[in-house]
Amino acid sequence: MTPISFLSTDVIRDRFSKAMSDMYKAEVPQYGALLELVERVNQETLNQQPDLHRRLKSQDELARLSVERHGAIRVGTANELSMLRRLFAVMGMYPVGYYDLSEAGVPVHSTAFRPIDDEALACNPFRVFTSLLRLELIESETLRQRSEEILAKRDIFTSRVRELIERHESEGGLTNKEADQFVKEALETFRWHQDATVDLETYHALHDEHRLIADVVCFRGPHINHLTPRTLDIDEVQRRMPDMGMNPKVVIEGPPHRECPILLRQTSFKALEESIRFAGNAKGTHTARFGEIEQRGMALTPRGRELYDQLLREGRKQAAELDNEAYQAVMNKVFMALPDCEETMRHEGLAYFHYCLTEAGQTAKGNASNDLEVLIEQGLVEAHPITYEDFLPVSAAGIFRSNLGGEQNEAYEGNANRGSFEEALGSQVTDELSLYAERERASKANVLSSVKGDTVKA
Ligand code: OOG
Ligand code: NI
Repeated sequence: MTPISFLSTDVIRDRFSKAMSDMYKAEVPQYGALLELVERVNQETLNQQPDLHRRLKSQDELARLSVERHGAIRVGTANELSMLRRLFAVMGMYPVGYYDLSEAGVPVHSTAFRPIDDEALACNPFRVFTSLLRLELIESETLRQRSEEILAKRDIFTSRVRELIERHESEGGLTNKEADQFVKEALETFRWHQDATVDLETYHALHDEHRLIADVVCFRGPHINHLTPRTLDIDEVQRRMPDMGMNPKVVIEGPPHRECPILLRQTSFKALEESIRFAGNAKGTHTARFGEIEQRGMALTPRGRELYDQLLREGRKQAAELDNEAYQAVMNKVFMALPDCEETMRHEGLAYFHYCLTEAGQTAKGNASNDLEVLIEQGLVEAHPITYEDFLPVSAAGIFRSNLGGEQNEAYEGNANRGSFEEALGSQVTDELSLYAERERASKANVLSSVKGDTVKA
């Protein structure tokens, strides 16, 4: 008997991310326009910057650029979150990082489901920022109970997707045909519903507590609320958005423009007001879905990150209330304290790097030095910055806020609780920094043993 062949989780994730993008394009046509704008600007940037083009190509990042995006959802219960963990595992996506948004006055905490190893990231780095509503932070006992009752009644998964998830777990994978069914069924969880599950009065009561609570509690499922393509020039896309009929948020979140981009810069167009039919047939509206773009740079070490956080705090203090141009000017100045040169950043241990053999290095095996710095000087080894694959809590809070009408509730602050999040999730979240550190370490070890002539993969 021939063994059953399972489809790779990378292929399932790739199919799913494309299906999700097609669905969102059909649901929110402005997202399609944003994709076109980003593609145009990316093409122009690559034409203007041949070095960047070469570099992305050599680091396996060019191919993934056009498929690269992240999405975001918000769920209401521990059961929903833990089932999502199992659903994402079918696509090789695992919870990485803990983000406490209560700090920013939003009653959720979050993780990002994403692929982890190099090969999977190069194939399709699709990520989903996933937030769990924290009903325990709602002050009103009545509203809390009402929300719990409403959430207890819904099932955000189709029965077929549950079967396929179990099949993946018990058999170790899905066949091609099952994978196609899985993509179709999993998509149902993320679909928009024009019909709310509650009446208008309940919606308003929850909305008055926080719009996010209404968004999570009042619908049949956790509709995807944005999908974010990756751009190579976020300042240019932000500039052109109004020409395309999009209303961008005031400032670009994250670090300012740099010669050597770091971490993640993000901006979005404001959420759309959409008509909803409530129970009892009342008509109303709900504002939840928006479009976002991101530009990714290098991952910082704990030391680099500490400096980033400190400069960001300082810059935000100085630039509060400014428009984007003035805000970026202040940030530029403040961020001069962080070196903007790869070599310096590497020597000062501020960013993570991937080490690989140059062409000369590949032929020089046998009697080469075992000192990495000497090998780099000799042109046998090169260091490339590792791309940041995660999110930033302050930026995420800014994105949340600009789409929730600036609502912020200080009563939620200071409530980080990773333990309770992991309990709801049913597993621990992986520490993102340890992943970059391990990739750097492995690449160093690999390079050193191959110049010695050991047989390892280059
Ligand atoms: C998530 C907002 C955060 C990001 O890219 O940082 C986010 C949400 O609004 O549900 O998507
Ligand atoms: Ni986002």
